[in-house]
Amino acid sequence: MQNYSSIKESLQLLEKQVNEQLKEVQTLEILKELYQNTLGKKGKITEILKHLKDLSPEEKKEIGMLANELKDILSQSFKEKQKELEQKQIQEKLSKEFFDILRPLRKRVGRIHPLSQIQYEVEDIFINMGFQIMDGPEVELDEYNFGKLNFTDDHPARDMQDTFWTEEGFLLRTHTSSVQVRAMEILKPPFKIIVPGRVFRYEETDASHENTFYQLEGMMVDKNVSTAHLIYIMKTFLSTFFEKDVTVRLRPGYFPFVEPGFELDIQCLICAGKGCQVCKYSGWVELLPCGLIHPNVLKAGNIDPEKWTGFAFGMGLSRLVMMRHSIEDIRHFLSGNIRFLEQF
Ligand code: FA5
Repeated sequence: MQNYSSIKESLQLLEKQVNEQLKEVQTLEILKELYQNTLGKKGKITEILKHLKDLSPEEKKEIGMLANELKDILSQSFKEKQKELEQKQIQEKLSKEFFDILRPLRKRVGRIHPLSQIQYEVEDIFINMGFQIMDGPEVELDEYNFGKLNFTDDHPARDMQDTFWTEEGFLLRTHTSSVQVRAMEILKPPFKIIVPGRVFRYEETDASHENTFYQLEGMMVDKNVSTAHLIYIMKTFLSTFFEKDVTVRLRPGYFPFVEPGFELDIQCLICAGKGCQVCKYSGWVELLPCGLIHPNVLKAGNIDPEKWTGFAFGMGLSRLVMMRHSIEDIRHFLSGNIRFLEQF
């Protein structure tokens, strides 16, 4: 038979013992077991409280209060221990899962878009010929896209390039020629630049026409620049790019910002000029427009046309990529179709 003080002592002893045991516990399983043995239905506290029946009502009340307090304190200690062990478990798991985020992947993920691949290739060829790369804004002022390029306000040639206008009166550049005068304003002649970039036209799309496509502008300003320089640079570029000797020809072409203006054709690389489906049996493929920079454009760029001359050309980069890879529809490029892109 137990009395008030021995029950109280048992409770105090239990608290001490359990706190000591908690310090030793290393796993959640053992913690659970200790919890059941202490606070569970058949645990030590229930066991001790069985002796309450031998006490007076006041003593019962007091021991009851003490027991509840002890339950609260121990529950709290168990919770803390559980938290500590769970964190330890996570740490252990994480340390085993460690991986080096900077380690190169064995398999390459993603790839360079075919347009960018060819753009970099073309850039390298021109850089080797002493050209520098320039950039310009896609949202442009009328004066750089048209005005300073010798298109008067009512010039019918403005209709050659249907334009997207913003509500504020800006436009989306219709060609990379918009960078010509910007370049002249920044660079002092002599200079040679290329400008790869995205251009926009408000037009119906089909297999060879997009409303968003890529061009590469080229421009050289120096003393006594002539059509011969233009042909030489074009031939050198095309032979390097297609890795074979390329025959070119010039036909007259009209653009307000060049005089004279040309369309440059290459002899068909598929049939060597004999005639085939690709060149529509003409033996020639139309490749890029070009010409000698109009004196008015040089003046607009603060360059004295009496002293300096130059040539410019505008290559359809998207179409060049189509020729290189025999792509039959320009709309594939921006379609985001992974199966198309995975081929390159
Ligand atoms: C021009 O854009 C002139 N700025 C080129 C130029 C530069 C002439 C310097 C003289 C001196 P054109 O509108 O023809 O010209 O376009 C040039 C090239 O862009 C075309 O040969 C063609 O390859 C490509 N191109 C034109 N429109 C489209 C289109 N809708 N979709 C895809 N490519 C196009």
